[in-house]
Amino acid sequence: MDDIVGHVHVALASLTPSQLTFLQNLPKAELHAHLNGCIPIHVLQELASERAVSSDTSISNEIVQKGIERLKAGVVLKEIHDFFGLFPAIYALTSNPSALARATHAVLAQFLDGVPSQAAYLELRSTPRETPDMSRLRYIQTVLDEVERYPPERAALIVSVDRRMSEEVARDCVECAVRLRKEGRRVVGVDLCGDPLAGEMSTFEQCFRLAKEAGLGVTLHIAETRENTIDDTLKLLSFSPDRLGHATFLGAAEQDFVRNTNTCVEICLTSNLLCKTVETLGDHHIRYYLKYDHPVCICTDDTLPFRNSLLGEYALLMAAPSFGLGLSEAEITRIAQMGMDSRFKLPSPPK
Ligand code: 6MZ
Repeated sequence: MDDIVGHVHVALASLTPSQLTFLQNLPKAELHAHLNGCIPIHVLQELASERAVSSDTSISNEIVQKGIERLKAGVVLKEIHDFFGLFPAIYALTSNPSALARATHAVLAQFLDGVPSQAAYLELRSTPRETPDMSRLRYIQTVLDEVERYPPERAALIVSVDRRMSEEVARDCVECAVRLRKEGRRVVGVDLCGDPLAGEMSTFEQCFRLAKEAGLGVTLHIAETRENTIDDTLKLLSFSPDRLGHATFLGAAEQDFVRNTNTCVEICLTSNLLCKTVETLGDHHIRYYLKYDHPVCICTDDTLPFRNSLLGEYALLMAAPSFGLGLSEAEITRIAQMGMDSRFKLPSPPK
């Protein structure tokens, strides 16, 4: 279906009031949400209008405005590679500590505020960026300051490494994450994300070893596109990840490996449909994992371009097969519990 945004609304609208109440009250963990992909559009517009009167000219106001107009109109992607072109305009608006803090605050509120809230627990992830106004360490501290306004049982941070990074930059990100965790700050894991075809995965081997040694959880975007090679996938699996993002195009042997190691798969239904890596919900690889009662977690990925919500993703599980997967309340309760059980470990308090 082309208009999957409409599809999510149709799925939500197709539920009975009691089904909706059931989903709203179900404790749900959001474990795969990218900060800069989840900023509410009105916050982005505010940041853009303030930027228009500032002296920051690294990227023109015209390009930023065009980016926002595209996001407002509803992003239609021909294929997943179009997706990454959305971020320069967003990044131009979160490139100093105060704007980043405002964006983070709004993303946390979107998932965690309200009764009942979208998510009982959020592991927010973000890629530290060095800008003229902040170091990568300051970037992470700024995000953490906002995350830690919520109690530990509600929110934590995953530090992302981008596949386009050099070994040196990736190492800096992971070393910052480790250092902050040792100080008792609420960093629970590291992630590998970004353009699925970029980079050479052996670049990141040491980084993820370092992260594991420090007790951080490791989650990796893997086999997100049909073009991802088997070498790429095997290298990533050799890092012993605790969770996998998407895992859309794993071969049978790799799926067996994932099942044998009980590695949780983070499932982003709308994201996969809009990026056209999965054609219909009927074809989605979630069905394979559900058949084996294998741990999965239902996630939104990027609520800004995909215009979805955690409740909407759960509605897709519940809605009748023409709109969704038609799962029962018992099955959905089990899935939500698997998500809660797949959270990374919080740091021990500093001695
Ligand atoms: C791979 C993705 C992604 O980190 O700047 N990102 N990487 N696959 C996806 N699925 C479609 N969605 C988002 O958030 C934005 C960054 O997250 C990654 C991209 O690298 C994007 O630049 P942060 O907060």
